[in-house]
Amino acid sequence: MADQPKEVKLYGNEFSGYCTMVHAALKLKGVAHEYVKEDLQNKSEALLRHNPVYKKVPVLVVDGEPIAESLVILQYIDDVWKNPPLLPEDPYQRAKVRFWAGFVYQKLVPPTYDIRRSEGDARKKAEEEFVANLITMENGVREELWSAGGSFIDGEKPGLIDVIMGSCYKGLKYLEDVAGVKLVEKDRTPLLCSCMEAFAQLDVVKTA
Ligand SMILES: N[C@@H](CCC(=O)N[C@@H](CS)C(=O)NCC(=O)O)C(=O)O
Repeated sequence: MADQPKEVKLYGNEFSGYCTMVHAALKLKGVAHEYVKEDLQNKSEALLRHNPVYKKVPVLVVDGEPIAESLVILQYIDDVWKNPPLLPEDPYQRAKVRFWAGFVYQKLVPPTYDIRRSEGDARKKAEEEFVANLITMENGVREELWSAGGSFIDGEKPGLIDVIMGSCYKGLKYLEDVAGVKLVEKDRTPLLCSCMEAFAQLDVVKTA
């Protein structure tokens, strides 16, 4: 077995859902790490050096080697620290989880930016787009990934989709308040709502 990494540093910001995902994954797996808080208005030389392409957080630096982009980092974490696993073992199931993880980034995140940047009819349109896409995801995840019987999508333990969606929950609730929109409603998307709520209640998440 390859040696376990010795030094793990997460460059992050507490207002970023992407950083919460990575921080929560490290905590779920019990990985000892240092959290380096970045001021996004005044980025550190270290962040710019570690992520010269996007210049964004999160960046995970493992024994001096940087890894950028939250979805890439989450999968790296799952590859290196196996337990508890975030992805299923079966390749087809893994592919399905990755599909829905990609859906969050491609179909749910963009309308939240549009909601923040717009007002009036444009904001309403972005809200409708977000809700329609969340319903699509609810139905897809229920049909393809859900194992009834636990608080999370695949049962008792949170997996990759729980980590991603659960880490966005607080930010979505905040956006609902400041923008006067309704994004996450139990009667529309009960499975995703209850998984996000259960994830937000985990101790490791409250401290991430
Ligand atoms: N696709 C990136 C997005 C990361 C991202 O947007 N990070 C924001 C904080 S939420 C950031 O660093 N913003 C600073 C900037 O854009 O200058 C990921 O998944 O990691």
